Amino acid sequence: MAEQPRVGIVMGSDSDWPTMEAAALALDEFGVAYEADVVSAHRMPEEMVRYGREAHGRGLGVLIAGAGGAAHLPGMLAALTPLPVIGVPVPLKHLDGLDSLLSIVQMPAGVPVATVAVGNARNAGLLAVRMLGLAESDLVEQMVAFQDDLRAAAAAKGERIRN
Ligand code: RP5
Repeated sequence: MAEQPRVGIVMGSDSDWPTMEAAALALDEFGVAYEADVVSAHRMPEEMVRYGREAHGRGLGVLIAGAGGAAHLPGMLAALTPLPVIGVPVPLKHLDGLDSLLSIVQMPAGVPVATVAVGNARNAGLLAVRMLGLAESDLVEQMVAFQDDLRAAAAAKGERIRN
């Protein structure tokens, strides 16, 4: 039987996948099961409402939502679900993703979306691991090891410059 997904990765279009795939790869690194789908806020509004309403009851723990342009998907999902929602601003051809960023980050008080940098779906995946880690100590340990590796890699770069 397939493992119960803990993270739902959704996006406004399949054209967002080349950006969003980095979130899936980060979850793979930590062995976190996820599902991925297209749930367009503007083109599939009823599916979006259903997804947002059912996500928690289906056993998901975190949603990662990416969209570009008038990027309303993360905010709308945050309005529909009690789960934490991480927003990924997907950069499009025009405006370099600034439109996506502002659409996602400027949420009204009371409806939070944890917004990562433009195009940085990897950080969305890592943040989801941290959120799940609050309840799963094994993941916290994995995250600590990951951060130790990051620290060592950054320190090594400094060493190369100094020498
Ligand atoms: C947004 O419009 C999607 O999230 C995507 O970033 C953008 C373009 O979508 P397509 O025209 O490629 O389907 O809703």
